[in-house]
Amino acid sequence: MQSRSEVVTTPAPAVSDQIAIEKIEMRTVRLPLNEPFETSFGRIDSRLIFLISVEGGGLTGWGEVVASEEPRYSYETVGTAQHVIRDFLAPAMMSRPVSDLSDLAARLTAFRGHNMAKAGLELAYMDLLARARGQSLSQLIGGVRESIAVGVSLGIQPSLDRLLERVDQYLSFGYQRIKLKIKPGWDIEIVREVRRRHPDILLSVDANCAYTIADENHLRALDDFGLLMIEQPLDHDDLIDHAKLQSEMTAPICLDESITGVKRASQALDMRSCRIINIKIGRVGGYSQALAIHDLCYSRSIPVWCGGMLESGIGRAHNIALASLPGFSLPGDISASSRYFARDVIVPEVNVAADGMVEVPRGPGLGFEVDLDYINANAQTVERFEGYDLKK
Ligand code: OSB
Ligand code: MG
Repeated sequence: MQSRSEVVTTPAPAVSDQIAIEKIEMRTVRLPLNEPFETSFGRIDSRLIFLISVEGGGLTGWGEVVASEEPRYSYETVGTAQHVIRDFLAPAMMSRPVSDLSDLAARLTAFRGHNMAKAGLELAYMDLLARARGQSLSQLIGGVRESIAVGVSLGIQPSLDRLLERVDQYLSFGYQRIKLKIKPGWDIEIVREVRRRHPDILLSVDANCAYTIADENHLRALDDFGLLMIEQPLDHDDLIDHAKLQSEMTAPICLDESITGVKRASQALDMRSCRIINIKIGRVGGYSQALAIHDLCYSRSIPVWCGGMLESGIGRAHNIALASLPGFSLPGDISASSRYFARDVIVPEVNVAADGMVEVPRGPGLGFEVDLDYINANAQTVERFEGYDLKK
């Protein structure tokens, strides 16, 4: 990997990072959720997990494509990502040895969009590279934290009582910040009640694009509750109306869906569309863009935090590494595996300590063991690409 900006603390060892990728595999595994998860765009009760493994030099690296089954959070789906990886991205990755992250990113960027598909390959490559160097992922990218602070994202609940119960429960587990999913009809009143009961907690809301600028006055009522931030109130691709709304509100706006890469992040900051950015490696197309957004925000003193997509442990482990960078100054949406799944695909599973911290692993790569037997026993689909001629 080429040296990055001033935040890199670990000098690159004198080894070649060039890796010829000999094999790429795509697997899907359906993991039931412990309880349904509801946002302003719908409700799911299981997650079709999409895992990528890449092999080279006798080592394997793992990544996850965080796309959902339906194009609601973004236009990508598990199906579109399979197609784009199979027909375009995997051939580009295997066409010649990968010399470093920027080489891989440049090959993938030649294809428009499909950030989650691209990220799956970048993640797997970075795990492989870290293992080849004998480093943890956190070390590889210049992480500085031994443990990271985490919060929890609470979906829309069947009733206010149920929500209040959930808030109490997750606070008792130690989570340092509570994020409430909101939508019209499930917003001001529930936030008021949670705040009344917990005057001092870090509390935020996430609308997943459920409002328009015509709701400005309604949204301004949220300013009464001392929110840490209001995440993505308006359209998924909007910066202009968010800037207008931010100029009328005290609570910081945090953008999620709208930030699809470092260029958009830079424009959002220039336009004052937000004061906080949620970085999801999948949404922005992988480490190359996630690191660039981190560096940009760090240099401009804009807080960032790591968002989540109900990932399996593999995506979760990458999120932990990312959140160990110095600019991640707010708790991430990185819950314990058990918050979503009865059994995770990694060993050990991700745990949240009683003080709301998750340890950053020090072992090579992801720092967790991938439970391949469990994955294979439950795989719905497996596709394998081997050699430069990409036989299935
Ligand atoms: O907007 O942050 C979001 C889950 C799926 C899609 C979008 C979002 C979310 C979450 C859950 O809020 C975060 C997590 O715990 O993984
Ligand atoms: Mg969000």
